[in-house]
Amino acid sequence: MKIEEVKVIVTCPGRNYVLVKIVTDKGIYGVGEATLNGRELAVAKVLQEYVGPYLIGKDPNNIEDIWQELFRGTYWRGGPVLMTALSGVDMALWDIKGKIANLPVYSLLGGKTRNKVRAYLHCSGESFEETLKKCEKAIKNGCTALRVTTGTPGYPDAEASAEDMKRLMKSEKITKLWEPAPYMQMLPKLLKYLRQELGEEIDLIIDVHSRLNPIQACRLAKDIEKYKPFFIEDPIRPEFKDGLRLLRSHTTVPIAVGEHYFTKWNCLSLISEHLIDFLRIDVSHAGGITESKKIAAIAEAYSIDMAFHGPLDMSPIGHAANVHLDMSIPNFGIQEWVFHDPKVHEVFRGGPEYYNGYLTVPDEPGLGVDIDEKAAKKYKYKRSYLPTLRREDGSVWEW
Ligand code: GCO
Ligand code: MG
Repeated sequence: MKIEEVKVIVTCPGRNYVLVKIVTDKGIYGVGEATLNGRELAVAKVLQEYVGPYLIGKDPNNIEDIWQELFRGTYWRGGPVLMTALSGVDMALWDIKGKIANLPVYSLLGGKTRNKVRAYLHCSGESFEETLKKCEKAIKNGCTALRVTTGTPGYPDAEASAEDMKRLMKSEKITKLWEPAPYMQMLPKLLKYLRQELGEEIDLIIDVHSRLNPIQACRLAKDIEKYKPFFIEDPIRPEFKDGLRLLRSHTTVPIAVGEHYFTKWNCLSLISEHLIDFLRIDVSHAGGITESKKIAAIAEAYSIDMAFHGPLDMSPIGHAANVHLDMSIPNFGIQEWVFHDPKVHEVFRGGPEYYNGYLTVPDEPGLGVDIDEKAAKKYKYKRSYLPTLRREDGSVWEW
């Protein structure tokens, strides 16, 4: 079998997605996710100009060899653009292998270790009451783990709201004000309020989005420890891995990090020094299914569970890859899940299904998700930036 064509599909059904479709000479094809939020066309160009033409004529069965060649063959390796391109190709090759074997990808990865995958949902409101309402809705929908945030009083919610998203999708630049101190005061109050209203049983998750420095993260973790969060995510910037050691020494709040990391080498010290409890790599950035499976195995040796990144800027293809991995690894922790805009479901058929707090994937060969190319064409790419945060004094902060 030979790779005959590598198509790059860029579509925007509400959000921009970059998709890889690898077509073989036997008519079997596979699809992969190569979306890099905010820099989408950089990846599309790498795929169109370099990776795609290079793959023509290769045997799609040799996933590991293709991975090694694409990773090591660039000499200057790694980084978000090249790793996202490689991840998309890798996913598409697993999809092809599943179709050849007539088995779902989770089966190729070793088979089911569970029947369904526990999911958490986002609940973010401008006020405590609004956040509570969203939590109650998610709980009614069977969910038992919630990622909660609220705008800090006097400050806009740092998360991009639906209104912000509309502006961002028109290429507008959005700058919001943010300060660590009021955020650090607000968060323990939010958790106290939600614990009072929702009780002890629900798991609550906090995503700090790398906005604190190590000592601020320590103080926040100590302040929220009594509310027993399921984990605190990205408490500090990804560059400051050492800061996690300090955080560890001050708190028993479980720590989740990883959506900014690529490859096993990048994750190695997080794991081997046990700086975290949940590893949240993004399958479409870290190196695809091949690399994610290896990283999960390294984490397994340290009793660290996987909580793969599952944001809105990932299409159902990336989410499907997440769930296939979750279904097959022994050290699954929890899966982030989002409900896409209905337009997304015009472009993608299949993909993971949410029911009563859990996710499953269809028992179909491959990833079990496909692209309707005609529908994809309808939704043209729209340049869109990520929001910027600035402090009161005007300086740039982490969004
Ligand atoms: C998450 C993430 C996302 C990111 C987004 C950036 O935990 O889901 O933090 O919301 O902000 O993926 O592109
Ligand atoms: Mg996050």
